[in-house]
Amino acid sequence: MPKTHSDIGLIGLAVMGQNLALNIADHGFQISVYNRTTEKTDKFVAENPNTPGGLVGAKTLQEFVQSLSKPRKMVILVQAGKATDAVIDGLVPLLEKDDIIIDGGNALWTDTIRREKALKEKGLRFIGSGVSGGEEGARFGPSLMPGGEFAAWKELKPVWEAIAAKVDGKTGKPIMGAQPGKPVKGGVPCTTYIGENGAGHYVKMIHNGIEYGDMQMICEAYALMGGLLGLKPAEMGAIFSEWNQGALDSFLIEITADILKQKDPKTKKKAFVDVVLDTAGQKGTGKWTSTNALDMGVPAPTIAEAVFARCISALKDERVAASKILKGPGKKYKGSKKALVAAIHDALYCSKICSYAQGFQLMRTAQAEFGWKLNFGEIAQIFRGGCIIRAAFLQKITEAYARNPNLANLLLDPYFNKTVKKAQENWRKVVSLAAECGVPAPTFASALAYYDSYRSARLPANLLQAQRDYFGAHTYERVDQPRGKFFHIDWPEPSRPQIEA
Ligand code: 2AM
Repeated sequence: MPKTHSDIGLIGLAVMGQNLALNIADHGFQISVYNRTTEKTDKFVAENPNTPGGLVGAKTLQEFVQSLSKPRKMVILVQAGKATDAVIDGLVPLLEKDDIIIDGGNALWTDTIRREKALKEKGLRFIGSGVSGGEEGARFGPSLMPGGEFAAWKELKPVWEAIAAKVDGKTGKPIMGAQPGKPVKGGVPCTTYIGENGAGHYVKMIHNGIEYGDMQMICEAYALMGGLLGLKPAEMGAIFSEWNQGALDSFLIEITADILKQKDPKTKKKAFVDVVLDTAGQKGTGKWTSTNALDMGVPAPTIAEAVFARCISALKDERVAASKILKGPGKKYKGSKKALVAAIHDALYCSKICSYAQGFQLMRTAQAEFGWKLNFGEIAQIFRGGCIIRAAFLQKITEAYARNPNLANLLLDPYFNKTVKKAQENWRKVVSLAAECGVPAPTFASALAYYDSYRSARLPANLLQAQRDYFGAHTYERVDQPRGKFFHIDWPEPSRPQIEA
């Protein structure tokens, strides 16, 4: 017998919405569902008659709202942006004080801040929750990053903890094997309260920025194995499988190994990667991360390089034309294969550490900017299961923040410091070889430059500031005077017109 009122509701029955609704119903919650196009709702409910919690289809928003137990909790999973605002506008007149709207879409965190504020003024509560893990994650356990009022989170917590991905409490490894109607039992849920208003969506955005970095770095390892050693995809697949047993153990390394071993289904002979066109798409969250880094003045060059790598990949025709005109060095690597594969492994690991250091630096700066109090160890923990960047490595980040919750930069943690110290020779060798042989490795090189810049007590910005003082009277501080005291030299008239910089 269905309950008179559902435990929760969900609006937007595209694949993510359907999968999240089924995940919720699998955990015994009765869920009301609504979609703008009613046929989709009818079809979805008819196709899934026997979920443990039960699906209730609603034809109108009014019917949907009335079917929910109070305080009402309703998840919106529609396109981020205008569609989300349209759904919220439709809901507001139908809701009562303290009802909770949860936006599970990929919203820009500043939109979430705006929406939370506007709804609070109407006595309503709003949670912006990052949902990571794609369609599969939504169905069998995503990583969930909720932000909003803490009391509202407490209402949502039982559902969010039930449906989140689970990891083993001891090893931190994801617990796999969920089936329709049979979710996994036990384990630690990959969700935690992130912070006020837009904090959840901000952290989701950083997750995606880090994901851009991880993916591009793996592609550079692949490019170097091919470009310097002439390895075939299947051989590289075996190497990635081996790497997946060690420090690089992660979802993205695992799927890379599978992809490299895959044959083209059409020709049945060629490697699948060899028939895939080398242009990558993007939906914008990596760009958001990089734009935000620029806005806040936080160095996140490796993540930005990963975004630019996709941009340059999209210039396929131009690159094909340029390849006939612009010549590289023509130098070949002649050393040991085994040694170079090990060096590429280390270069990948060190670059990854720098990229994560940048992502966590961004979160650290954002929390001050937006008034959040983020728990970085917990954030790393909820990335361990469900999401695309899930990796054994995240445990090391959690441990680093347990050692020092106020860690200024991940690189300063003893484990990461020691790891980079040990591996940097290999990392430098790979970046040099890439440059010498003309194989593009933008994130490896950028991460190394980040490392070398961050560990420099003195950078050439002294000269830069002197240039600024010369042409724009921007003043300079002195090494032998307290910070905050500014000086200026009356330089000779510059020969060119004055320019702002
Ligand atoms: P539809 O099936 O009626 O198109 C992803 O596109 C989901 O968002 C779909 O469920 C879609 O509904 C919904 N959606 C997109 N724009 C919407 C809007 N302005 N109002 C309500 N739902 C919308």
